[in-house]
Amino acid sequence: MLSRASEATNMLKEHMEKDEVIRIISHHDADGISSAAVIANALAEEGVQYHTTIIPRLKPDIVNELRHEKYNLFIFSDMGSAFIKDFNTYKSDVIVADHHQVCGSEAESNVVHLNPHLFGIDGSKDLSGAGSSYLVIRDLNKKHLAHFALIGAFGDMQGQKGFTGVNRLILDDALESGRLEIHEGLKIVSKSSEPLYKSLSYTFSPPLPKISGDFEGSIEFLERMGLSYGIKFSDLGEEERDILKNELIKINPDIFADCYTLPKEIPFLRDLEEYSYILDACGKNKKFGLGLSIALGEREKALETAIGLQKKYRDQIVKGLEWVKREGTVQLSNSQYLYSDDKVLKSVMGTIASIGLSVELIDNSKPVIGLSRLHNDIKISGRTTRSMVEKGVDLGKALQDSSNNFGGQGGGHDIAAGALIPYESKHNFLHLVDDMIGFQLGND
Ligand SMILES: [Mn+2]
Repeated sequence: MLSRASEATNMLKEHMEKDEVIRIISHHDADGISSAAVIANALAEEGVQYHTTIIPRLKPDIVNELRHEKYNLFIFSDMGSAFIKDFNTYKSDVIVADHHQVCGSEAESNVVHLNPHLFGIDGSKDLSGAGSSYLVIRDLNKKHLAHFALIGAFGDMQGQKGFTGVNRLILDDALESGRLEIHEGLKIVSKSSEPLYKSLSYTFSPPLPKISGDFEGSIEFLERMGLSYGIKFSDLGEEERDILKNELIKINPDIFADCYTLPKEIPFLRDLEEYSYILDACGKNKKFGLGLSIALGEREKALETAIGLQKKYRDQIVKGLEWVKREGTVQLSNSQYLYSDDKVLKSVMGTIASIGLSVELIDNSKPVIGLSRLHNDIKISGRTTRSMVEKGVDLGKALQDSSNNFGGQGGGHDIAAGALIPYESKHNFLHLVDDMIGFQLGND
């Protein structure tokens, strides 16, 4: 994989030397924004111009529009592996730095395809899109940008239990560069900006059942310990912090673990996981440029806006989880789904499907499919657990095959995947996915 990365670096260098403007296309989540940021930061440092676009998903019409743009090098990051066949017919050079599941097409000489799945490495846990992108610029002496690859990994739920695979090598780069430090601590969010009950309720990773996404549960928990819930964590005394730590460990031992911090960064962005949450909030609110500008170094106003979006987004997630708690999922034989026409719920459906599973609001013995209507289409987010994957579930494959069957498209990872299908096929689609999951589990 590293030698494929060198091919990509060499291709990039050729275009850098010709003083060209590099075209970057990336995905709109925290990983995609980190992917664009790691490349854009590297190019900016070298005085190379670039033009970046962040999009929710790569679709055939976008791929065909881009082909007519007058750039000599396109970089697709955290996306692109599904379109190698199309890139082969581009007149320009193309670098694809992705980590989603691949389909069979071989790359022609104008395309460098960098993806862990091509090398037997699991892209759902051992390398993110930002990691793949980092490998493209790593040999330009850019180890001081390695932390962006880890922010992307956190965004894609990798590294929460320690980094493995290629992520581990990237972690070593980040430590070696001196930018990153690791220390043990309580992994609760917004320790110095939110009241304690909110810090706990907004902590989704690691999950705290009956506290994560549950303000009342959080307040009850704190009152039981005799701690005042309105105080900030940073204002707690030593003794109170110890009480809290011990009680939280009883709920989830992962709550006291390695924290990855950028000591020179401002407090809001000091913790890599919290950094990824802020980028995620920008992406989910369709403020892709804002997220990217923060990752490119903008602070003050940009960050203030992003933190406002994050507050709103977190409250939407809490509202979504309350809805799941009240309504539950709709059960099929091998899967379960969530559907709502409510505007707020629609926007966080994928997120509440994942968090709902991890905080045990949703039964984790069946994959969960979140559906939200987008005009005449339905956006699908499928989530399951590592243990279901070990039993044979592959949501990327199930969503890809079943959406193709209805003229839609989909794919992703075995553990988390997405699709877009025509609205009218909703019912048949759900049953086809359910059958496919049954087949994967050998239940047919
Ligand atoms: Mn990704």
